[in-house]
Amino acid sequence: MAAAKKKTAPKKPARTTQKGKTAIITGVTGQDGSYLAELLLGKGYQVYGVMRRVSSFGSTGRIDHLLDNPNFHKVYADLDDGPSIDALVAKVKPDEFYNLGAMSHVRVSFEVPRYTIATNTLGVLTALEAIRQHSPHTKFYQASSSEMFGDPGVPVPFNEKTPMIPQSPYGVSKLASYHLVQQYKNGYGLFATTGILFNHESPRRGENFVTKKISLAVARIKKGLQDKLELGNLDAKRDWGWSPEFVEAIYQIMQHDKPDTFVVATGETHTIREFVEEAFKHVGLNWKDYVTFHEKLLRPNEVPKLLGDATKIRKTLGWKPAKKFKDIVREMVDHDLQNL
Ligand code: NAP
Ligand code: F7E
Repeated sequence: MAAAKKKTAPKKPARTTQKGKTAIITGVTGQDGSYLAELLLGKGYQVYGVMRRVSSFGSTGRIDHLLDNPNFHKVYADLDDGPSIDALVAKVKPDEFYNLGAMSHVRVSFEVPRYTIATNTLGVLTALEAIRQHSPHTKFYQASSSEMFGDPGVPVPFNEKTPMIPQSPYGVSKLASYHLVQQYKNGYGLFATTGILFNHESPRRGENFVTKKISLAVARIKKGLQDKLELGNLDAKRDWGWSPEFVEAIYQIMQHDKPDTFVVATGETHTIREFVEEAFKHVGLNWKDYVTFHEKLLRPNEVPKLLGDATKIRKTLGWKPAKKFKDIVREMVDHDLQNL
């Protein structure tokens, strides 16, 4: 008699999903942090979004749609409160730590220089030390800025090798943290990486940055809710990109096979005046009828012209921007017209 067929245990179903990576994002309530959280959640990450306790309504406006996502974990911590960052890193031991939190307003940094250095420089040191002590496998990304350049005597375009001579407490704070990143990479072998991002905008841009101030004012003027728009220096030139695209660059920098530094920019520069003109033209108005000048909006020091050379990231990681200047202006104005 043929031997009874041996019963075999049913095959386990093949795993269809990999265990998600974990990431901490500081600055998750900000423009870039909110887009980055969406990007990482879309890739299956467990995201720990660092938030500060604030008394006002609306500080989570950019991430309210993520708060119920089971993979999004809201955590209270503060770059100015070392123990909270230290404890968070020790507990989560994340695969990746994106440090986007900062006092990010250049003009305000002249009014609160010490606070700016505390958050933007000592905060970075706190995060790097926490990783070194508790979780040395964690990859670290630092949000560096084109404001680390800025000396009018240095010719544009700026790349990774351009001398950095910042013109504001904000620029100084970012340059100091840039050097800390190099120190922790070279001295301790951490995967500490950074992107030198030129200005990047979106409908989620903070309302006291010039692009959002303009798009919001144009929408309000068009709807009869405002008469005038007060601005400062219209001659400054900026290399404006699109935040969701720049956040994709941040992610790619973190996935590179070694920690490195990359300029992220569009390679085009425009004056503030051109932005204003395009925004008003888009709704059929002449900017000269509405824009007034106020010297309170000038800075003690200005970076007159920013233009980036993103050749390295294009050649190494294949990243390049798609959104053009006029589309950025128009999308921001259209968004504000629809959402007032
Ligand atoms: P943002 O919209 O101003 O967001 C800044 C974020 O940092 C907010 O979530 C803010 O929290 C948080 N934050 C401030 N102080 C903090 C502290 N002490 N501890 C923890 N979090 C703190 O800035 P962004 O435009 O998204 O820029 C993201 C990062 O890139 C910043 O580091 C900025 O300096 C840098 N960067 C930006 C640009 C640009 O053009 N956007 C270019 C180059 C570099 P609250 O919501 O509670 O205020
Ligand atoms: O100013 C001029 C102002 O404040 C742009 C941050 O994300 O990018 C940003 O810094 C220009 C300056 O951005 C007003 O003088 C004229 O020349 O929008 P902003 P920013 O200073 O370039 C860098 C890369 C960062 O890293 C920063 O975090 O616009 N300007 N009139 C004005 N600026 C403002 N804010 N308000 C005015 O009324």
